[in-house]
Amino acid sequence: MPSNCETLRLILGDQLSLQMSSLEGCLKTKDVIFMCEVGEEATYVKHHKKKIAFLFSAMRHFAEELKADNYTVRYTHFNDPDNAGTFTKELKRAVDELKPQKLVVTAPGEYRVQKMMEQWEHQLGIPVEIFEDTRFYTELDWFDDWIAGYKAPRMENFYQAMRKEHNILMDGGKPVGGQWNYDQENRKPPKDGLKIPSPTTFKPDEITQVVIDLVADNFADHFGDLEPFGFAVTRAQALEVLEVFIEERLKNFGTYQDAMIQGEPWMYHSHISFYLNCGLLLPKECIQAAEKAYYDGEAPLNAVEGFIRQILGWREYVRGIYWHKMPEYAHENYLDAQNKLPWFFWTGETDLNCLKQCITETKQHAYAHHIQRLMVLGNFLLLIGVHPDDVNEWYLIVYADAYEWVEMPNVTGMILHADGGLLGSKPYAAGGNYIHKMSDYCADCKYSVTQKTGEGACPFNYLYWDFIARNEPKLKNNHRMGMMFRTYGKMDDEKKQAIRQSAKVFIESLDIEK
Ligand code: FAD
Ligand code: DLZ
Ligand code: SF4
Repeated sequence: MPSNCETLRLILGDQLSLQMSSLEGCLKTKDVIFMCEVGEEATYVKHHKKKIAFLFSAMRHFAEELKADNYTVRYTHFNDPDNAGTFTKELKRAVDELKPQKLVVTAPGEYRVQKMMEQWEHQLGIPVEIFEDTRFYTELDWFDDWIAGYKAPRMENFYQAMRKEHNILMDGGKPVGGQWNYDQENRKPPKDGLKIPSPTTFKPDEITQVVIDLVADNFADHFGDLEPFGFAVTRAQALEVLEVFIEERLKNFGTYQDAMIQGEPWMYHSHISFYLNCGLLLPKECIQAAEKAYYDGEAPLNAVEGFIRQILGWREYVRGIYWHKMPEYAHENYLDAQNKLPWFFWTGETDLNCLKQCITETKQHAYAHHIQRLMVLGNFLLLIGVHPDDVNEWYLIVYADAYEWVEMPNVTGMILHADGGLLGSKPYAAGGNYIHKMSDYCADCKYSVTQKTGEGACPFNYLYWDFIARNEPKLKNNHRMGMMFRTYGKMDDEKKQAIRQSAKVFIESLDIEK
């Protein structure tokens, strides 16, 4: 360590990139980069074991790479006897030891941590400079200005503005191919005989194995399977995941984006969210790689546009909404949902086969693809009316790509409609038919997807209409829901009664007390 540390530069576990604004101008001989594994971050919610192992291993590998590049790094390991357990206390220890003139950080991904950072100047007694996170395309002030121009902002408008602003898939002032969106060619149901490539995985090296043992010893009561562990933990490995996706899966990404097949959790998705969200990959390089594949004739426009929309559109948009609306966003509950999370969300032990498959895969891999998260798991929690706090906590725990800036808008806005329609113009509620059309789950289920009420009926069917009936006062004026309310209105009283009764019996039978 330099005896005269000029600047202490903090790198958080989801900031593992040489491009971080906090490293700009770093003097290798005079500045110290500080990283710490702290109990508070691993337990403020009880993250999936694989998520902790992934981040600790990725952090350790990143620190090694920095050292190999002659940066000076002070790294606190989880088991260091002096580890003080929180960012603030660990920083205090580092400041007391190194006596830097100032602390430089990049703004965090969670409001909770931002509030901590705002106290640091006072608590540490040195100047603290907080720089914007420049990994994203969108500056938060730009987003605030953009959204101020809309009474009812929509992702689609934002996405088009981003395409123009950053000249992505543009042909002069027009979208390449003449359309902004090719979804009518996408979202096909699965078909027999698809040859889905295996995901790109990596055998744990020594660093990862040590971390796996550490997680097994210290976080045994956390959710999820720790092994087998195959995540990329270095930038080189993450780049390989991206490269293989572009070569092998991207061409089918759009077509089967919404399809679900039993035993095929990875489908044609990219599996890069873990790496994008912790800094091992940067959004620009992912978008450029997909754009290049289109211009080189290696992937069709419907796939490339669909993939780019997820990163340039949705990912940037939900982040903008999060920072624009926090802290109030954390308390939204427009539909006044009050139920607790069913216990089987932690075990996968349920007769509803679609839920069983999606929860079991989540438990195994700390991953589920978007439609499993949205239209199976999220749809169910919306229909049975689980409180947003419970749902947000579950999603933040179980996925290895989950940080509040991206998890919360997807939960509070997209699946629960708890923000009253800011993120999505209507709830993504659906009956069993949607799941039947887009998956093969129903074939192995004890419930009948065609039966609407009664004991053997698919619960999604009556829960859907019960949701419509229950939320009529809040949703009936939503012009996109009009047809549903007209259909419900035309049902005779006996049918309505049967729906409400089936839903009541089902919800009361759920084990939610443990
Ligand atoms: P792909 O399907 O291959 O998509 C490519 C990339 O686009 C993703 O890696 C991701 O960075 C981005 N993306 C796609 N959809 C979204 C979206 N709705 N919001 C933001 N980015 C998106 N994504 C997270 O990164 N972290 C989360 O905690 C998270 N929680 C979610 C919770 C719910 C209820 C829902 C419905 C979605 C959530 N998502 C979250 C979005 C999406 O499901 C995941 O990004 C995606 O499944 C990750 O897998 P992939 O990398 O294979 O994605
Ligand atoms: C998620 C996580 C975990 C489990 N552990 C650590 C850690 O020990 N040290 C660290 O710097 N970051 C960790 N993280 C990521 C942070 O929680 C994340 O940086 C904040 O939530 C801000 O987005
Ligand atoms: Fe899910 Fe209903 Fe199909 Fe069973 S029948 S898998 S509960 S949608």
